[in-house]
Amino acid sequence: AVTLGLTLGTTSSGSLKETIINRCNTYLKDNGATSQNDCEKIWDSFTQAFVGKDTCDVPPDAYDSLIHSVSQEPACNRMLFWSKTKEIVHAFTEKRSCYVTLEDTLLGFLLDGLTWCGKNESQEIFTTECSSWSDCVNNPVRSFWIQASAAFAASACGDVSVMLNGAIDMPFNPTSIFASVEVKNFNSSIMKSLTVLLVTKEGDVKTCESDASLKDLQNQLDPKLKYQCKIVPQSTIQTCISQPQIACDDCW
Ligand code: DVN
Repeated sequence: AVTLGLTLGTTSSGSLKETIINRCNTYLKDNGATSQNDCEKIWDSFTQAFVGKDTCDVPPDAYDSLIHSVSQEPACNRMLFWSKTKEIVHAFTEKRSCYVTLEDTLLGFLLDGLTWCGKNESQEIFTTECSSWSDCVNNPVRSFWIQASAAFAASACGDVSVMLNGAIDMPFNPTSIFASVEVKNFNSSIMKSLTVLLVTKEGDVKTCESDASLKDLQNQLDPKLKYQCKIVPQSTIQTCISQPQIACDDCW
């Protein structure tokens, strides 16, 4: 049943399939190492997570089979998490392979920016007028990002970084996916440290030490993990984005 007064849009499974298969082939061509992946199989696992289900009735674990169908070695020492810094983080990782976000892995790359849902007792796939992030908890898009984020965090190994926004009140916000899903899934037996990169603009007064939300982050980390925090001026990141010849180690 369609709740919340939503009307589902027109069927567009054809173009969604095309988009995802094209992204999959492009990714595999550009990142040779993951040749065990079969794009058609990945598409089938993706669809079985939500096809035939109400748009508010797709729990995170519906994506477990999709997640298992995608094979990728974790990028130890290069994994980069983020919260409220989406644009700048991806502008940076797009130019450089020294850091890898979830959206730079095959799974995240396939679905970044897309919307999809199904309908109870129907084989159709919709890409418009699906329930959105805030309409209901178990919506297909939100559930996917929760489960993909949990898996990405559980695989985080070695020295790990997170880019947080130093221009807002709570850089570490308990309702964010980073705080509510990713930090909880870190595994201290394979991870060594977490470095916060606190992105600040000129004139920001926030410091690593003064921010209360970062204290909460430290308190939530397993004490076996080393915690570090560095202020990174936004202008420095912009310079590194526009000048790829600058070594990553010199960006922060
Ligand atoms: O570490 C990253 C990455 O691994 C990812 O999977 O999760 C982490 C980022 O999630 P976050 O900590 O919740 O960070 P944000 O900036 O609060 O949210 C990231 C994105 O999730 C947003 O940009 C929203 O995507 P959109 O709409 O721009 O395509 C989406 N999002 C999160 N909370 C939302 C929401 N969209 C709508 N309503 C919300 N409450």
